[in-house]
Amino acid sequence: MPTPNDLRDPPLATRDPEIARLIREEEVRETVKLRLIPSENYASRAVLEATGSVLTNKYSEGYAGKRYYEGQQLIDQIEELACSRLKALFGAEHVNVQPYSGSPANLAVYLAFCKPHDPVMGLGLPAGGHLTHGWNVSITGKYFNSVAYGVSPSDHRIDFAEVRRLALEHKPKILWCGTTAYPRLLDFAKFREIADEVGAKLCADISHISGLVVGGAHPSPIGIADVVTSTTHKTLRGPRGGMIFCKSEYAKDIDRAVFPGLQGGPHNHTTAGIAVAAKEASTPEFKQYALNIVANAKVLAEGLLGHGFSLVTGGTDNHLILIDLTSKGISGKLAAKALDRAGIVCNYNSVPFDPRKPFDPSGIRIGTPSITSRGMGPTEMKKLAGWMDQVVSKADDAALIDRVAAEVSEMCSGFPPPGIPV
Ligand code: DSN
Repeated sequence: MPTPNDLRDPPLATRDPEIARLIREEEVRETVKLRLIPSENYASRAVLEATGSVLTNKYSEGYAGKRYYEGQQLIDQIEELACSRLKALFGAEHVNVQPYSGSPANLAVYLAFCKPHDPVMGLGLPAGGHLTHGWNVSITGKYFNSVAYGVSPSDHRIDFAEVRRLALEHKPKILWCGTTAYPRLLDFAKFREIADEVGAKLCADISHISGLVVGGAHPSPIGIADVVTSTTHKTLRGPRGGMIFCKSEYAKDIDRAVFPGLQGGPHNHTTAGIAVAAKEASTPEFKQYALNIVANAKVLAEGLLGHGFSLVTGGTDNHLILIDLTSKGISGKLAAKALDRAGIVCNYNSVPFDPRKPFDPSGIRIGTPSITSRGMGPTEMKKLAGWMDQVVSKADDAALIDRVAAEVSEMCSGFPPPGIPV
């Protein structure tokens, strides 16, 4: 029998069956499909519990020990735990965990170091950068004089000669190094040399690779870059959020830029989830997880090459593979839609020097963080490469796509994802 409290405050399934059903269906979708979008992952049950807690009820403008609202006895402890765990995990002098996500974290960096119309530099979006590294449709490309560097036409790797030439010419206040669609390691030391030559602040955005960095599967920019930003929900497997690491000398500037410069109250439920994710990422299992992400990506890349796919830069060093489908005679959008019907979820993506438009580009972008979180390994990567080849080669063949979807679902049933009730 329901208690009176249940009647006043019913569970979601009773209060709002429509939303409850849609969440349940999303749980099923995330279970029966292979999720290859490289910026997505599965948060653990513990992270989801912290994120879905009463901490969402509390306002706490300010920082631990200096807030503008009372009642912070527990919130201060949670934020301090998140910060101390992250500083230990990344080896950083200072961290701010209040940015709502990656874009606000990056905006706070501009606010800390730039005035409107100052010159800034970042990797262009079509070459694998992020909107907030100064791309023209973003506020960061409109409010600052942004210059984009690119990748080399010959090998599609970052063109450091061009970075240096443009930096000497434009003297940026901020030099961004960070990517969203780049399958190779970032050489932070080379960026540092160029930043020093022109007096720029070097800002590394490691949103995609922060889990690889703490796991030792990618070099760390901490101690090299002045500021390091990241989301918390990609390879790091936390809730959706953002964070900014910096040297102590910039701590005040960064903190003031986040609050009161850019945001009001932090999302304390997210802060708690980030603290839990930081604890999880400090384990030996997580280190192994990070190494497995890269190992899986390399096996998948080899499998795809074996099936005649053309990979940007010829392969991968990280969690991500960018496929140029021109040689397969299908656009990225059509391929991504056919793959989705087959239970293989990715996003269409421009490739460097893409002659097609961004909404119907030549490539697709895939990655291994989510499927590695499920415990999949080399055997599954090889099967996946084969299925992808079948689907993009016959994207109109409904029977083939249904068969692949059934095989994908069957394989997925052996690898239940974290955080989702069976
Ligand atoms: N949306 C993220 C990605 O998919 O890479 C970047 O913000």
